[in-house]
Amino acid sequence: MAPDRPLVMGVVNVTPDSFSDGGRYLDHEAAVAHGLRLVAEGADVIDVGGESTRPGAEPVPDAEELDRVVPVVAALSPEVRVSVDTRKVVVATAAIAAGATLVNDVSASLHQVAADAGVGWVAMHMLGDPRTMQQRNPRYGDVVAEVAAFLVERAERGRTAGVRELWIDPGIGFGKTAAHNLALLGRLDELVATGFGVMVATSRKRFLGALLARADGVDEPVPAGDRLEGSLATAVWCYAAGAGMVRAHDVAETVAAARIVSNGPRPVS
Ligand code: HH2
Repeated sequence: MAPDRPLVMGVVNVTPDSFSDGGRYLDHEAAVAHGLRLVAEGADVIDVGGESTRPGAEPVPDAEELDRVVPVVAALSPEVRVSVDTRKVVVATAAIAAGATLVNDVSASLHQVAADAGVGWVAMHMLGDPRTMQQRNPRYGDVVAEVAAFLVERAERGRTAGVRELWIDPGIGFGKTAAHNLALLGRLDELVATGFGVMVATSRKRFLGALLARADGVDEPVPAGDRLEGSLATAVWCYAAGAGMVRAHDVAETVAAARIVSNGPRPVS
């Protein structure tokens, strides 16, 4: 049964190099145990990924990514809805065969795989690819309008292919400066107004490190593990703007925040 609050997608990175938890869950048993912990904390979906997409990350060979992801998806999918975080047809296909019912696609190109399998699809916006996306100063005219136009075009492709569950995601930090990220969050209602489900992932991201540092009056960005307040503040912002799902590392806290957004503040009439 769907919960009476916005959805929380918990992150399980089966990688040695993810920016906030790289190496902690590379071992399958540790990854499954972490996923089950996130389920106990209230995650609605567990997102299993075998390739880091942090800026500068090197691509992972197919066989390696399959070996990281598929056993973890197979172990978790009887317990919870599982999404697979991948850019590869072969990995998405194998993860679906192992029980995944959502393709979390940072390349926004796997609509046919999702359509053929009858599963959901998240199309995310990224400028370039993870190896290079932050190297040159990312530039846009109107970042919100450009990202929205791209996502609507991709989502329409998905709809035409026959995908029934479609999500769009502005791709916070994927070829974007802190100012671009803030503009996308500030005008998230424009993505919501497209009518597609909106998912956002700000959790522990770098722009929060800079903002939290500024709030502290310290010059150094706050490290990834110390960005909880920023992650929660932005999750609440996204939910309040109408996002249906937030991707989070700190699931218990995000679920609590989502409950407050959906059950708490009401206009006085
Ligand atoms: N961000 C990350 C990974 N997957 N998927 C979607 N749809 N949207 C995002 O913004 C997004 C994503 C990056 O976070 P993380 O998985 O924690 O790190 P890494 O890519 O280094 O594994």
